[in-house]
Amino acid sequence: MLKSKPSLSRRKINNSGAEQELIIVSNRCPVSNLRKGAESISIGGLTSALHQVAMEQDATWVFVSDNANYEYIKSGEEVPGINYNLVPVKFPEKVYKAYYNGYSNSLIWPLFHYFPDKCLFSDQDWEHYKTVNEEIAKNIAEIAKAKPNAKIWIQDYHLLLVADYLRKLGVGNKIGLFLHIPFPTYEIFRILPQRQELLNAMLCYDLVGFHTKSYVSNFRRSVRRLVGQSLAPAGTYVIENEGHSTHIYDFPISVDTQYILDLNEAEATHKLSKDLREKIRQPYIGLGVDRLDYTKGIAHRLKALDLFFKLNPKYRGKLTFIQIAVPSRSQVGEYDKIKNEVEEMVARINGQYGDLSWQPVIFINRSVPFQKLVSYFQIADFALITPLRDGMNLVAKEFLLSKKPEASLILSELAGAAEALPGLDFVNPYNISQMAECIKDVIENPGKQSEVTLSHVEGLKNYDVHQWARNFLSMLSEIERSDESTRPVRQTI
Ligand code: GDG
Repeated sequence: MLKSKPSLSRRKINNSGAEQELIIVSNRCPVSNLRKGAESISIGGLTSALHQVAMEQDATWVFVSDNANYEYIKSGEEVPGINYNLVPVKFPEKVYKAYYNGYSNSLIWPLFHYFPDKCLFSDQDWEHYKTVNEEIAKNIAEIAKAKPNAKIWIQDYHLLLVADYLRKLGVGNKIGLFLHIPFPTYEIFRILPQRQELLNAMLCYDLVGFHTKSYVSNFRRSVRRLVGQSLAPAGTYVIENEGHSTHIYDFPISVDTQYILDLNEAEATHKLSKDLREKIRQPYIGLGVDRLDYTKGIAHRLKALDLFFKLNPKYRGKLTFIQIAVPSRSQVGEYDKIKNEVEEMVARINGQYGDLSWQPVIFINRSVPFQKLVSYFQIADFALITPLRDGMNLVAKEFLLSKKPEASLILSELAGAAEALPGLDFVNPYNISQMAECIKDVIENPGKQSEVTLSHVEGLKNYDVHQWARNFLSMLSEIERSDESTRPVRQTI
């Protein structure tokens, strides 16, 4: 989705008037749908925030190429709507798979989301993860040679080792890392065979950002236990290790608030939601929106719905639950399993309670355009956002911005968003009967969250994803200038 047509003539200056050099590094290409002569590029939620930052600065974006777009970018063809450099780094398929499907998504992802039983431990995957991180670092080092003042901003768990390699290559630029997933407790983290290497590498960054204070404190504890007892006492935000300081802070990610509010107001969105509403005859609508991932708790949520219909026969034929689940990481075995499990559960609930005039669960197993997603948010009486663990969860914030006033958000207490959004209806996603009760409660008490919603919407207006990116980058800049022991001031929700 092209969020707004970027202006190529925008001047690349920061608030102080100085041109800023930036190197953004991520696993994914920020743009998709690149075709010769195509009029628009496709940019997703978080990427669009970083894309805007890149547009405003003298930026280069380095990423691990999954082959899509590679030839196009390498051909030197101008990418419409982009005024920064794109640098894809390509790997043999075997290496890419071991790095992406293997170490990143079959070990770090499940472990950091508290699923040790889903972890695949493979020395070969680790070797390839290192190879990719090292190669990415070499590419960055080449670029940084000509840009010694550029800030380098690494995104997420795929590239945790990059700063370590960059330091070994003699790169002296300021380097930041933002982790989009939870940082687990020490007892979980210590399960990782390469825990020491990963932690030491993370201490090569100048700034490491997490979504929540809990993740910061989990990280500190792992540093104390694995690197040095005295290094990171509770409450410290700067870890001094072998002559290098690493600043660690929470930067709760936010959403593109104005963009969502505009869509929420748009005539075309209202038309979509009117059409949708007319198609569903039942008085109540519940909604779930997730990537199809075992961490999102979709199967547990469906169990709660099953129990709800069992315990409350008067709602049979009255409530339709729509689950949108975007296909994800289909080459990883666990994702196939969860897909089958969810499909079976949907069929079972529909078979058990549904009839010719009513389907209790509508399962949409594909991505829908963002505007349509907002129209789903608008028609729902409640959303069940109940991940078993989640770094933050952006859908929760998006729903609050576009739901009708009387609708409610049932939110997992194990999502990072729970720390950022107090006052909602929180559930333990493993507690099926509590979730079933909560569904009944929000249906029977419409409007119970209207006051708290207003305050969250105000919060999201003051602190959107652009502010999040500015906060991170300005702190990275301040580290360059300020006394290492002072904590720079920043704005949060
Ligand atoms: C990771 C962390 C953290 C979903 N369905 C459709 C669609 N979406 C969009 C949502 C939202 C995004 O995808 C999903 O973001 P989440 O935050 O919910 O989850 P992850 O993908 O797991 O993201 C997470 C995040 O990084 C940011 O740091 O919050 O904890 O796991 O924006 O709206 N978008 C469209 N169609 C869909 O069908 N267009």
